[in-house]
Amino acid sequence: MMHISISTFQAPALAGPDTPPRRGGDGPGTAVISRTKPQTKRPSLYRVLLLNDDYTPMEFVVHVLERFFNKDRDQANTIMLHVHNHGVGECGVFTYEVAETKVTQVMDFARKHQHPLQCVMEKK
Ligand code: TYC
Repeated sequence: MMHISISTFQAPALAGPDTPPRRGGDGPGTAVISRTKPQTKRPSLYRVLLLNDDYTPMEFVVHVLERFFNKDRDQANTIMLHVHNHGVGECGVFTYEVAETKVTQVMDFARKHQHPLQCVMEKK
């Protein structure tokens, strides 16, 4: 038996759960056409933020923004200075797993270089 799924909202002529069984049942050459709801839930998004501190060198923060957030030198400088002046700033917006990975990468990199730089994520 062949199953054909049609991804559409309204297909009134198709068999559904309330449709009585047809005489003869399934057999060779019988196709069952069922409806499938389009499942298009958009994923939640998360901001990845850098926090200011008094010790991490500015050039290190710029490097982090270039390396892990694909910023060019000017963008990285602008974000770094924003964090320096305001205490916190956005590096990017990602789905949960990507945001989590960025945070881990930045925290591991900062620790490896013995800087106290903090990176966090927050739901939008
Ligand atoms: N405040 C740091 C300094 O003066 C620079 C800095 C910027 C640190 C951004 C962290 O997320 C940060 N060296």
